Parts: sequence; structure tokens; C-alpha cells
Amino acid sequence: MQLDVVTLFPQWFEWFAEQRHVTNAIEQGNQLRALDLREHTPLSGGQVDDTPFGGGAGMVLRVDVMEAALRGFYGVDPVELPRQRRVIALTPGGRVLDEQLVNELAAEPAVTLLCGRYEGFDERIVQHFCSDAVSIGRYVIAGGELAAMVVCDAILRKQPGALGDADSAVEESFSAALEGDPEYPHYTRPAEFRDWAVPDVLLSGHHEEIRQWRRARSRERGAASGQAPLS
Ligand code: 6GU
Repeated sequence: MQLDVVTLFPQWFEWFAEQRHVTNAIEQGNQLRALDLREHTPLSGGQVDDTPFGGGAGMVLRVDVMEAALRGFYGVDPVELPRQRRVIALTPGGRVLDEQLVNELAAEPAVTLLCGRYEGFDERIVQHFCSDAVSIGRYVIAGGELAAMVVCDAILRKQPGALGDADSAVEESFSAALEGDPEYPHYTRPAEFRDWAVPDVLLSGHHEEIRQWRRARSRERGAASGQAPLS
């Protein structure tokens, strides 16, 4: 897939792009680009934002600047863009990212993530250039960049060949294999440590009993988390 991030801080993504599952995904033919929102700005001095109409705190990313950026990167009128690829505004008020949305995005051939800063986007950006607005949770962080990295990480690790062990994404938290429940607890050596025992069943070698024990612990965690399982 082609994954683009439009950001005022493209250099932040250099570190991210060096992470193993990301380099693996790229070697498998996926693409990750951090595109500089300022590169095509029509305003002087690299200006990208402005004060909000109606007053209030903070600065708002300008629609003309985003239009110029998207037109510059993709060579089309950006109103056409949501028909060609998923274009996602990262904003705290958006659809909350979960495993279902990650799976949906991971299956797309092309996704563009727009990072908000300051008070966010001029609403016309979201309305006319985007297919979706996505949030990584019900709290506010200073900008969309870290949210974009979360989305990129979640999507790229789903790409074939991204993880060292192909099975690690099969039976993991929230997967269909666990019916949407969180993962069961893991233990490794040493089997004896202080007086904290490893559950006997895991040392028993009885694969079916282990499977049942894990499924039960996974269900308990799902119930305790208060989150509905996958439909
Ligand atoms: Cl996508 N952006 C910001 N600024 N804060 C957030 C968020 C996004 N998702 C949760 N909080």
C-alpha cells in the first residue's frame, strides 16, 4: 500500500521509518512518505495557519494551504482525491481508531493522513478533501503527528511480511481468532521467580488444555475491560 502523511514536521517520521516492522513492510513493496505541508504553501514566509473567525484561542490550518499542498503532491484538484484514496483528517473529535478500522485501512491500496496542529483544521478541509476524520482516543495531544504514527504503525504491521513471525498478528489482542478479546497472559523463563508461579497448565504440555486456559483468560480480560467484543 501507499501510505502518505502530510505534516509540518516530516523529519519526525525519519525515526519511525527506521523501525523494524516498518522497514520490513517497505521491503515488501509498501511505501511510506512524509510530505511537507509547507512545501507548496502559496503564502509568504511559509505561513500555513491563521486565527479563527469568531475569535478564540489558537490557530487554524488554512484550507487554501492544504489545497495547494494536496494539489502539489497528487496533481489533481483535491476534491477528487477522496474518490481515489482514503484521505483522513487526524483530529481528536474523529471516529475512534479500533481494530476494525485498522483492518479496514490496512486493506486500502492508498491512504493519506493529514496531521492537524494548533486548534486544528479549517472545517472545509475535512468536508471537501477528506473521506474520514479519525481520532486515536478521547483525549487531546498537541498535534496529529503522533496520532499519524500510531495509525501508520497499526496499519503497516498488518502488511504481509512486516512482522518477523507471521503468526504474531493472527492470535493477538482484538483479533478474530480471539473473538475480539484482548490477548491472554504470557509467561517465559524462569518458571520459578520469587514466589510468583507460572500457571501449571502452561508447563503441562497439554495443548488443548493450554488453548482452553488461554481462551478463558482472554474472555475474562475482555469482560473486565468493559469493551464490547468484535461484532
Ligand atoms: Cl488525531 N489529534 C490530536 N491533536 N489529539 C488527539 C488525536 C488526534 N486523537 C486523540 N487525541
